[in-house]
Amino acid sequence: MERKQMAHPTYLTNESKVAEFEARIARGEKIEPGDWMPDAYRKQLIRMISQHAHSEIVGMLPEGAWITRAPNLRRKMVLLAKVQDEAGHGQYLYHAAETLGVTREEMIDALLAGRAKYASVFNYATLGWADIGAIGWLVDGAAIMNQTMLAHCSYGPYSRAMVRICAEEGFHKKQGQEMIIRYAQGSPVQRRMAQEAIDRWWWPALMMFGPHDNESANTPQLVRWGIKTKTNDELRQEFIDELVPALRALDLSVPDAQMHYDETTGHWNGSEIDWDEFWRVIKGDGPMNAARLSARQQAHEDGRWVREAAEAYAAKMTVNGRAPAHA
Ligand code: BYC
Repeated sequence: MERKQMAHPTYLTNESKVAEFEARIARGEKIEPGDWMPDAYRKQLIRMISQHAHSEIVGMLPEGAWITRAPNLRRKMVLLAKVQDEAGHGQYLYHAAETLGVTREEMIDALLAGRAKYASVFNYATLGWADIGAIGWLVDGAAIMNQTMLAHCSYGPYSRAMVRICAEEGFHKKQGQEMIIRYAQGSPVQRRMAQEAIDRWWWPALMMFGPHDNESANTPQLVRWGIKTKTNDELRQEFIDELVPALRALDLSVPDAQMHYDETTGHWNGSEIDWDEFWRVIKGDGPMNAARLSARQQAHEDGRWVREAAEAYAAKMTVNGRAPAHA
């Protein structure tokens, strides 16, 4: 869609600016970094995009733990590439957040100090090799549902980052699904590995979509401004409706004895998520929160010499405001 620049004469009131901003969103126009936007829109985006970036970076840890233990070269190469992709996603997203006026340092500081949120699902441990398959299918699968929606969001840089990320996440989901299908059709031990991995990741994957709509403080504003076009519960239901039949077709089950197909609504319904656990994990008290944070702090410390070398090089390159002759 062609982008129209917003000229805002100084006599315009804040209400009329907001009205014009909302009319642009209603027309399906993208909001771009230099455009006028309400402060609350900017803050919501910084919150969400930075949390999303942190999730990609912290999300490398549970899978990275298995790179050295992959059962063969092909699986190792696939996993290496996936973990590397997640680092790239973090980079696109930190860049997208920077367009809103926050610095990379501020975002990283918030993560390392334990002030920032990131997806709760990464505070669980990967206890077996098949967990890599379950993460790909369930966790990346859940992320794609959410991100396909965000690819249509009203903020241009976030929406474009999502288009690119979804293309890569599609491969992640397929590699995870392929693993679980193979193991489900393999030896009894492999079947058991696959089922145990699904049992471990089912509930954390459902929690990824966030609290119920009536508990989701941010949803009304995000929907109003076209950042979210579907609610947490709508996306979670789409995920359940896709995954339950697909797992059943492999003779695998979800760890929820109440799960059943409701003929009247045409949806699969199960029991309630353990919301106490959800909020506990978000507040920092999940099985792996402390380990994830300390791994990121250590990685940051280990990278100190690289940052210092890059700064020294940049300073040398700009001596007297000019690049040296050999540059
Ligand atoms: N985990 O009002 P609500 C990936 C927080 S990574 C932690 O409903 P909203 C991958 C929420 O932030 C993909 N916190 O919030 C990477 C809020 O707190 P604040 C990650 C959660 O924003 C590596 C409070 O609870 N995807 O694919 O309307 C390897 C109330 O919630 C969670 C994204 O980040 C949670 N699960 O909706 C493999 C997508 N849920 O900030 C794979 C972008 C809620 O008010 N984010 N909270 O203090 C979103 O779409 C939305 O922010 C959410 C939450 C759906 C997550």
